[in-house]
Amino acid sequence: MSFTVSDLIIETLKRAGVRRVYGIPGDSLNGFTDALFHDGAISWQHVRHEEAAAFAAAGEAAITGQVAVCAASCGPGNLHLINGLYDAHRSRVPVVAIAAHIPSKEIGGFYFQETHPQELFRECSAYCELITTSAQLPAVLDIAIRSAVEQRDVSVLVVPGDVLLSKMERTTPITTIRPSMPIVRPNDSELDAAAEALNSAHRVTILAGAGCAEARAEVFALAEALQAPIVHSLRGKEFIEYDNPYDVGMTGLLGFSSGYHAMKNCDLLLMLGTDFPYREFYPEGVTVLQVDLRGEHIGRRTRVDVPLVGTVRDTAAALLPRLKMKSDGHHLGGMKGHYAKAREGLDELAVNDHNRTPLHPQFVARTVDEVADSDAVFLADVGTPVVWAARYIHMNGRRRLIGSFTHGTMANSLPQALGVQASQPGRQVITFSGDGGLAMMFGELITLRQLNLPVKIVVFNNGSLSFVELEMKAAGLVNFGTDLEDPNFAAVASALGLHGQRVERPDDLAAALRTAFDFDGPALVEVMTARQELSIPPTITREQIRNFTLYATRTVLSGRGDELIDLAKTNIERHILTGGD
Ligand SMILES: Cc1cc2nc3c(=O)[nH]c(=O)nc-3n(C[C@H](O)[C@H](O)[C@H](O)COP(=O)(O)OP(=O)(O)OC[C@H]3O[C@@H](n4cnc5c(N)ncnc54)[C@H](O)[C@@H]3O)c2cc1C
Ligand SMILES: Cc1ncc(C[n+]2csc(CCOP(=O)(O)OP(=O)(O)O)c2C)c(N)n1
Repeated sequence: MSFTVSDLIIETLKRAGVRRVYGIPGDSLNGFTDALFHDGAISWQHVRHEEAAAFAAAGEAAITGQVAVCAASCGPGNLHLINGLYDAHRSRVPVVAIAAHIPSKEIGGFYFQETHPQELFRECSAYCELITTSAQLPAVLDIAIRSAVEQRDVSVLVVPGDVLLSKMERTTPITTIRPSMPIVRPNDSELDAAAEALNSAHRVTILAGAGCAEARAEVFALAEALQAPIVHSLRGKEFIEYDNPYDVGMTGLLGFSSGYHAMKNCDLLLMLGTDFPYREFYPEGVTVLQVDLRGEHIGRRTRVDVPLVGTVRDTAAALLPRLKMKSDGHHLGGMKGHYAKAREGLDELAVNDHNRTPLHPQFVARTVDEVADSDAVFLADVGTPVVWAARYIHMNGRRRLIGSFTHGTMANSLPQALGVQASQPGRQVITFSGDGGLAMMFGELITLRQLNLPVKIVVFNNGSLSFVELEMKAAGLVNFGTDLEDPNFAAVASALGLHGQRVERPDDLAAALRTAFDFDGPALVEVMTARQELSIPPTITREQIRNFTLYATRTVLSGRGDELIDLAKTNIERHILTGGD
């Protein structure tokens, strides 16, 4: 049989460790899918929307750390990949997308389905090129895979259908591309400058992010030497929060008041592997040191005095011998005390309130946390599910927490879960899905059945776009356009061939979750949760108070005062303010 461009792509992907391709076949992609079929070593993961293919590849790449692949046909087919690819790009996970293209002789001729994918995908990729002749291979293919692997980013290969089918020499060399693990640290004089600043500071706070994944021991050693509380970002949570004697919680709007104060009250902030984006949570007038593997990320969130380019692990290891051990534990002790109080306040909200309905989402999250496996993978939809996952899921070094934390798109968890589960058979994979989020990518429930992926979907059905309602309240706006008239999701899931169960009473929750988690196949538990649940930020500005008052006044004036009564019932009775100051 003759050897084609598609065959070479497949051989190269296999050498890079790829075992699955997510996508939807069609016209221009048929040469590639036919070659996959004949090769048989890479499995085709058929989804129902190309966006899900990109998310699934991103989910697989996030959980395995290896390059994952999605593919789509020309024009609208690959256009659908874009949101998932943006997510992979922003989450820095290695994904290669094969974007099939219209026949090469028609390019530029306003042909049926013509788009310009290499322009469309440029912004969400590290590398994006059009292949017009087999002579470009294998060089372009190698660059694409290496860019994805080394930059932990997206590469897009735009290949016209006729090129995918075109013949080439079987002898073309195939490269094996695997990630490298270089040692990267600042030079000695940069380290000396950092040590001098750290040694002369009195109240050091560490802000630790996802870049600390491989450096727990080093980060804790720094905290001990500096007597520094460790605040974490949301993406740092899974690596830093657990078994951490220096932990004072998360910062940001979803964070803890202790995280906020530890940042604001320091005289030196040491940022380790974080790109935490919210400027208003950074302290002013303090010395800032930032360690990041990507030098271009340094200083883009707050002014930085000492930039340090390197991995957290290597930089911390080189820095530690230069530090004088601090003996004053006042700052650390004070912040830890603050954290204990804030944590207690949040935990009080996560209880079964005398079997009262609707269920409080905090209680739902806490119960899932208790029932889930010790190595479960959690995926949270953007919306209030992120809030509950951030505050109530315990990590332990074996569990994982994945979301669309940087791109911030709705409806991420179900399609990401496809890729996580496909690459981790036998592991418990649980989504925290919003009712809005689930409906947005509903078709992927069918994928779960078709691919027999035993993902467990927990739907927080609050009948609204609740996160947006919170934003509107904080901005002084009457809630508008946020109602959701949902079907009975559990019944729909059952009709699709999943295990489906609806939970309306807190007493029934744990048993329903256990049944679903033990079920040998995909399962959905729909929990009827409170709509008017305020998640109070760690600090409240005068403007937010003013806006909330405005929202309340406008809501009454618009004849919807009942909403306020519901809100008061749900929140004030439960001392919701204990989470913040
Ligand atoms: C609805 C919603 C609400 C949110 N609210 C909050 C909130 O309240 N608080 C919060 O923290 N986040 C929140 N987020 C998430 C937030 O948007 C960011 O995604 C998150 O704060 C980023 O975390 P990070 O800095 O750890 O990760 P990233 O943004 O991924 O940054 C990691 C940094 O580490 C660097 N790096 C990687 N590896 C290494 C290494 N080995 N050594 C050194 N450097 C390395 C990278 O170059 C990068 O600069 C929210 C998201 C959503 C969707
Ligand atoms: C694709 C997309 N559309 C819109 C938004 C704006 N947005 C953020 S959260 C949210 C509501 C999510 O609703 P749901 O999934 O029901 O979760 P809830 O907040 O109600 O728990 C919306 C509309 C977004 N982030 N992404």
